[in-house]
Amino acid sequence: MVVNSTIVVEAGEVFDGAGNRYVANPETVGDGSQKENQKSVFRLQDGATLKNVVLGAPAADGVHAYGDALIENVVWEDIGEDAMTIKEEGHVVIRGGSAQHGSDKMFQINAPAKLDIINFTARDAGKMIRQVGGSTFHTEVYIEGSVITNMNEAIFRTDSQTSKVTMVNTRYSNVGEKWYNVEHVSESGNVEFN
Ligand code: DGU
Ligand code: CA
Ligand code: CA
Repeated sequence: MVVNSTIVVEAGEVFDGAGNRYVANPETVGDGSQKENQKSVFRLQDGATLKNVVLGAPAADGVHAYGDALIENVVWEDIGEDAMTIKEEGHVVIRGGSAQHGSDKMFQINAPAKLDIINFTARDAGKMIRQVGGSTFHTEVYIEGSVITNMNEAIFRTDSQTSKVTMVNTRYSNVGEKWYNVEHVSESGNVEFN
């Protein structure tokens, strides 16, 4: 279905897309290019859950999270400007699902946050996770049981000396520098493949 204005999932509510594909109206939400200031297809208020959604092209500015969020079994078929942005402090969990074909960023962290990515498939982007350039707030990234392939630059890039990443039981291939300027890295059970 075509989304003409951002779908807001209210605090504590669950939006179950039942496997349907949602695409942005390029005129009113965004064309999915690298232009900034596009709107999101979904806006998740604090404590919202988004599940069983396919984001088709154009995906505009994807999903915006304002606080805690659970994003379960969500598939980005063709990442727009980026796939998901943490806009306000919170704990965001992405479980299952996949994202691909990003020109630059997949997940963007614009506020102090915990971001957990579990059983996810991430392929073909500039970087999988970016803490907003020049920011020094503390962020914790946790990646588990995922498959990550073809990142031009990195899995996680930050400019913050205190931010950290933990990655476990994940397979990865061709991910650039892997950790770009990340000072605190903890890994176990990961496998690099060709
Ligand atoms: O280049 O603020 O990519 O939230 C600076 C910009 C950039 C953001 C970010 C986003 O960091 O636009 O989409
Ligand atoms: Ca951007
Ligand atoms: Ca963006």
